[in-house]
Amino acid sequence: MSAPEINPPQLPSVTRASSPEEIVQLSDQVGAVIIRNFMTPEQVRRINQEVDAPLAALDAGSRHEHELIVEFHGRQTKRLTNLVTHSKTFREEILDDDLFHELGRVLYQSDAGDWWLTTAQLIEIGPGNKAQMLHRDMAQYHPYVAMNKHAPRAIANLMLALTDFTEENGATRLIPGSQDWDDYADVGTPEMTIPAVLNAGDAVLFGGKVVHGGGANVTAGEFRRGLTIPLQASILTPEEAYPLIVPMDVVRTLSPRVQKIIGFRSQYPAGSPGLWQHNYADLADHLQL
Ligand SMILES: O=C(O)CCC(=O)C(=O)O
Ligand SMILES: [Fe+2]
Repeated sequence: MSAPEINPPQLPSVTRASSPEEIVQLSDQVGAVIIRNFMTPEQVRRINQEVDAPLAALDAGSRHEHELIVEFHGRQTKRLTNLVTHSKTFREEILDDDLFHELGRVLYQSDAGDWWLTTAQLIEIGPGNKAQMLHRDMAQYHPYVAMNKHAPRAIANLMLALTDFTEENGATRLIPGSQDWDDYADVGTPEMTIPAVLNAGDAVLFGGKVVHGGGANVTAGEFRRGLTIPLQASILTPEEAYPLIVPMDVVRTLSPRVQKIIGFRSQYPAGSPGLWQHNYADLADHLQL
């Protein structure tokens, strides 16, 4: 007899007590792993409070010129970028979290050798928003798509829940195993996805090769708040140009490792004597950090 099917299938979950090696391995094998209680209730409360005002000032929907991206961003969805500037708790505690940095090390030490932050944005999916189109995050680094499952790691997403994520309010949906498909033009179907059901404070880590998308919010009045902080190889250009955005007086208050992942220090990918430098010396010298 075959093994009983787990219905509905669930993503594996770990706690902060697991080693970063174990967490990354599970994420790579299955496609995604839930890290329970990544943030404390107190951190969730403070971040929510710090983003309330900038979020209220933002309209739902996207102002992007391309219709496809407007659809991708979500018509009843708010995307608050530049969280590094907006939230002190986020930049001082989440971005400086030991496990977050350990995950970065384990994710990138064998390929690119060094990593930085793609973006730090809050994604609030509002009632009535339909499911986001299924996609692989690595697709924005186009040459990697042709290498499909054989591509080195370009990006991995850590999505943190600032509210509960339920199937009804738009929990991120993923297709476990899609990282191993041969044809990356194939993004599967919504029926193949399962939701990452999270409690506020939990996180889900999934690689850039995994097919996923934000879920539909079919509730009458619930807002799903997620905080996405993808980690990417620093040989690739991030989405947010932090050095042109984050004020220097904020940068000076940050730890060296946080300064580095937002581009205020130089990068040392495998095989390189240093990138993102000034006069062949670390940017930190030039900036007097
Ligand atoms: O909001 C979500 O759950 C997923 C968002 C996402 O995958 C993306 O914007 O790339
Ligand atoms: Fe995505």
